[in-house]
Amino acid sequence: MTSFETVIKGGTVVTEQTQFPADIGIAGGKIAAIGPALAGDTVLDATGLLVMPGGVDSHCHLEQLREDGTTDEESFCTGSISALAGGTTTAICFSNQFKGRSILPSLAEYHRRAETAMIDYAFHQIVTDPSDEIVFNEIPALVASGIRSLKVFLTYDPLHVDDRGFLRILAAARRARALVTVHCENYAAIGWLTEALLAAGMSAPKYHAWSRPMLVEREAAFRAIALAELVDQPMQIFHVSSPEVAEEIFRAQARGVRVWAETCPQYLTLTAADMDRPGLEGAKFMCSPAPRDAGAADGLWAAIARGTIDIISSDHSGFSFEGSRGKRIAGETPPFRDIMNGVPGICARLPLVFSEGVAAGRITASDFVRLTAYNPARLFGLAAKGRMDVGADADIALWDPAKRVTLTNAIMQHAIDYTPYEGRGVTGWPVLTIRRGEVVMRDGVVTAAPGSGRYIPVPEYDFIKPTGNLPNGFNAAAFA
Ligand code: DUC
Ligand code: ZN
Ligand code: ZN
Repeated sequence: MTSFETVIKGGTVVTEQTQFPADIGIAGGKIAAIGPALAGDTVLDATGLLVMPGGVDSHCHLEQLREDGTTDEESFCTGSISALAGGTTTAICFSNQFKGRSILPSLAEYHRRAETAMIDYAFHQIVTDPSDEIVFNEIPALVASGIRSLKVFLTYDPLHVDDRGFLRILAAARRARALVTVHCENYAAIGWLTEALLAAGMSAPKYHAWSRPMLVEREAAFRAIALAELVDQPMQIFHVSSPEVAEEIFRAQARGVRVWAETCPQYLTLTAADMDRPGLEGAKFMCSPAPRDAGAADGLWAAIARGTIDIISSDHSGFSFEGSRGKRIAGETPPFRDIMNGVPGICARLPLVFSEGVAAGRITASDFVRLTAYNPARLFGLAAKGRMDVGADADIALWDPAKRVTLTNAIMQHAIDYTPYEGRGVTGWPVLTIRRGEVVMRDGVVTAAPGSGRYIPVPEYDFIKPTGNLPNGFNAAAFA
C-alpha cells in the first residue's frame, strides 16, 4: 500500500461541486490521492471537520507602495500570518504605478518586498498613467513576466484614469492578453458631492457614504462595461456593493459580455449606519464603495445565488485607526474626504463568509469553496490553486463547522490596530492550514517561515480571451 508523506484522515472533503467522506494523500506538496483508507507517514485527524481548499484572496492590499516611498502598514509578512490564521493560502496583491513614472522599477521593488511572504502570491498591476511607453512597452513586458491582470481606478486622486485612458488600458490588455479589473465609481460626481457636503459643514465619517451613493457606482459600472464591450476586452468589476450594480452586470453577462464580479464581506455585513458613530470611530468602517443600507446584503446574496457575482475577496487594506500612517494620515480630526479608505479583512473574510453564508443556510459549503477559492483561482489563471483535485497544490484548510468564535483584533493577527468586526460572533472556523503540504497554522498558531511563500507567474488562460464581437467588426485595439 502506498504511504503518502501526509494523510488527512476521516474528514469530509468539500469541492466546488460536492462533498463526500474521503482521506487526502499529500506528496511533494501536491494532492496525490483522494479516497478511502489512505496511509501516511504523518496523519492529521480530520474527524468531524470539513477539508476544503485554502482560501484564494484575489484582492488584497499588502505592503502597497506609496508615492512618498513608504508603504501601507500591512506587510507581506504580517499579512501572511493573518491570512494563514484565517485559512487563506494564496493572495493577489497590488503593484502600484505613480503618475508620470515607469511601472517597472516599482514592480521590481514590490517583488523584492514580497520575498518575505508566507502565502503564495500573484500580482495585479495598477495602471494610473497610460502613456505610449506604458501601453505599448511596459504592459507587454509585465504581462510576459506573469502579471495577467491590470487594475484601473475610475475614481480616487491620484489614481483615477479618465475614459480615454481607460480605453487605452483596455486596448493594451487586449493586445497583451491580460484581464482588466476595475474600481467603479464616478470621479466627477464624488468630487462635486464632496465639495457640497464639506461646504455645508457635513464632514463626519458618516458623510463618506453620502459622498458616493450607489448611483455613482452603478453609473461607473455601466460605463466600464460599455467601454470594455467597445474594445471586446474581458473585465472583472471589483467590490460590488449593492444589488443595483449587480443588476447592470447581470444584464451585460446575459448579452454575452465577458464581465465577472466580486463582492467583499464588508458589503455583506456592514452598513452605512456603522459609519455614524461618535468622533472618528466611524472611520473604522470607511471603505469605497461605501457600505450601503441594511437591505443591500440580501440583494448581494441573491446576486451570488444567481451567479452574477463570482468571487468574495477581502479588499484587505492596512490602515490603522491610531497613528499617522493610517486613518489619521491627515491629522487627528480630518474631514471624511481625507480619511484613508479601506478595512482590514484578510483573516476575517473566510470565517465571515462561512458564518453568514454556510452556517446561516444561504449557501452550501461547495458554494463557499467556489466563491472564496475555486473561482478566484480560475478567473485569475492560478491553475494549481483553489481546488481539491489530484495534482493541485496541497493548499488545504480544515474547518470545524460548528466552532463558535467571537472576533477580536488579536485573533486577526494582522498589523492593524482594529477590526471592523470586533465582538461579532461567527460559526465555523479554520483550525488547521496547510500550504503546499506543510502544516503552517494549527489552532491559530502560525508556524510558516518568512519567505516560504512563492510568486505565481500567470500564463495566458481561457478567461482572458476576447469574444470576437466588435462594433462594426473593427478591432481598434490593434491601432491605438
Ligand atoms: N477601496 C479600494 O478601492 N481600495 C482599497 C480600499 C478601499 O476601500
Ligand atoms: Zn478598488
Ligand atoms: Zn482594493
